[in-house]
Amino acid sequence: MNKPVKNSVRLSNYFMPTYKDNPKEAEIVSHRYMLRAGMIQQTSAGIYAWLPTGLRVLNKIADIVRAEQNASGAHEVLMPTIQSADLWRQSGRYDDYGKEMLRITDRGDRDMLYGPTNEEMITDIFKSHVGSYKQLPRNLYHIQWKFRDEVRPRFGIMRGREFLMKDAYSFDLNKEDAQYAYHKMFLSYFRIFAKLGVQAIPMKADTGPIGGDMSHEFIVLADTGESEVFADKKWFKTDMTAKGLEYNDREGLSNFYKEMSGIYAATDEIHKPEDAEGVDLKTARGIEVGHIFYFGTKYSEPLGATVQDNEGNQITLHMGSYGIGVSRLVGGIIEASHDDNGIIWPESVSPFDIGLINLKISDDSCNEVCEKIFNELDAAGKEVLYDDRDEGAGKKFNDMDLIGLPWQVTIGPKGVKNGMAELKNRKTGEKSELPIDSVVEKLS
Ligand code: P5A
Repeated sequence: MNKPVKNSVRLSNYFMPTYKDNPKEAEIVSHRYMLRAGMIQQTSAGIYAWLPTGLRVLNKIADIVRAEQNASGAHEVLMPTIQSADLWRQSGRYDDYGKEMLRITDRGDRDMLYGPTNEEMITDIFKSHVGSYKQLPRNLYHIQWKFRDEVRPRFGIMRGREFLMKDAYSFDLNKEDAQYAYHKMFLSYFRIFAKLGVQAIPMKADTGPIGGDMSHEFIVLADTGESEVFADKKWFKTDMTAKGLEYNDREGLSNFYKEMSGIYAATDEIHKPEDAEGVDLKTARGIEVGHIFYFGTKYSEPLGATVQDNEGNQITLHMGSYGIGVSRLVGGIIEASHDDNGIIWPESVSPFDIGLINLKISDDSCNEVCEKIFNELDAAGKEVLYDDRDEGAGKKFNDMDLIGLPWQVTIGPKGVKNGMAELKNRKTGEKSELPIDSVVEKLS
């Protein structure tokens, strides 16, 4: 019997159906690789099941988003996917949303819907518990599935109908405080994307059906992006995480925001060549992975969300909302990081840390060495995918490159005889030989 492990899996009893050939329905590289690596499966147009490897990545992204939102002072809640139409009638968006909203009738003939976003619901929840300025500011977020009945769902989970979003909502007494809330999210987003191993550039944006007068889209550059973007090359030389800047430093955050807003970046909808005169401009394509809004009293007003200020006046809350496309990011990261052989995961979101390849499972000495390395790396807290399948070396190497783990360790009969293993770095392609005894130490 094999020893039980904590964070790792044996491929021989895992569920990761891989494919050599590109599926014809997939137009872009992330969609192709996600299907070929057995990460997702389409169940209806624009609706996907997440298979174990895909889910591991999705959960890692969600955890990074969660940790940094918590650090910024936001608090996690969980609202339902199904909402009543009533609040949407009050805000006026029930009709505005049109066919993108999936409308459902329950057995009592009540109008329900699968939420495309949660501004109305969170405003209603918040107002039922908060009546005084002393209970402000607050920022509440959740990570929950959304549904938008897109006319043309495409590119796999990049433009799905059902997708996972992190959506945060801020509540403040006035515009100045709300701007501070916006600045906090602005910094939090830079830090989130940096931790995810991608660079996302904020661009002034249209506010669409969410509304409001201040808004930024966060865009990851990738050749297959849906929109054309124009960005000052300074973006690629700037550290945007503002190391050392604390979320309670209101003035520091405001200055940081001003500094970043001063560096040119715009999507084609908004770009004007005359605004970018003298700028060393890079033209590229981009994927929108986040979108933040300040919309003042757009929802608090119709929904009657007010608090009393220190003089006893009823004040309508100032709000913003802040979205990140958690499931879209899985594809976005692949678009930004891959080669002809497959995905190249940034370490922070890789489904496993290390792939361990056993070249000959009929060889007792190979098995023994692999088992030992597997168990010790797992015990050291590493997540290992151990390829102990009865397959040829070619398939094992191809699959390992395809799923894109940062490190590959290969054990074969010849190496075992000489006490040597092969280590490969997926990103650089660099290979090195090292003593079998030092593999665990080197990788933990
Ligand atoms: C902000 C949070 C909102 O919905 N309300 C709550 C605001 N903004 S948004 O721009 O419409 O969406 C936020 C992010 O969700 C991702 N996204 C999608 N991902 C996959 N498939 C889709 N069809 C889809 N639509 C939106 C994007 O990353 C977007 O920035």
